[in-house]
Amino acid sequence: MTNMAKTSYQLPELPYAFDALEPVISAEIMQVHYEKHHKTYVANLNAALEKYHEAESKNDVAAMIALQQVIKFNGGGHINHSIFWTILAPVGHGGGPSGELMEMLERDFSSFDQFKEKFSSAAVGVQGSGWAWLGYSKAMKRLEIATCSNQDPLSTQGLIPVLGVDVWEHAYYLQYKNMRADYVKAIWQIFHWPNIEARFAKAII
Ligand code: MN3
Repeated sequence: MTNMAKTSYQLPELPYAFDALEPVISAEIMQVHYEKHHKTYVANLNAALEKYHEAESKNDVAAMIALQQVIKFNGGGHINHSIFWTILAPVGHGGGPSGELMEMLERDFSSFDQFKEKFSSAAVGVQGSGWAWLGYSKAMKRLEIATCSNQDPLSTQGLIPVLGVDVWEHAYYLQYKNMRADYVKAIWQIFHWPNIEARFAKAII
């Protein structure tokens, strides 16, 4: 038992203050989203992994299988939100798409505006809770738009996340009520393109 790998995930530091993304995302939403939602995914992930390691040490495969769904949900929640915080920046600080990423967006979606339109309608169209992503397919060597239900990480679709938008109601409801389209329209003002481009650069290696 002493040499058993003990994994403990931590809530990553938010790279800006809760009110930094206003007026696009309110401080209240940021605080609840980060301190309650993300923190809970981390706590539940760690608790589930602890049970998983225990089941593993007892060779209890049935118990291990029973834990897979909770690990997927909370682990996915942790992965997704850890990406989400870093691809956002205060209005006027995120720059714009450029370089190789811009070239590939234009190649794969005809133009940046077409990408923006397709991505936005995918995000608005997610039924129930989930995420919209721009991901890179290593197999196809191209960018793709994909949506995921609940907290399924984009890797479940064989794509590397480049840019993602949380469209769970907890991400916008306190401010936008049921108007998800308004939230999705506004979020383009706070993308942090240097971070998004760095993810893309790493994905294409
Ligand atoms: Mn969320």
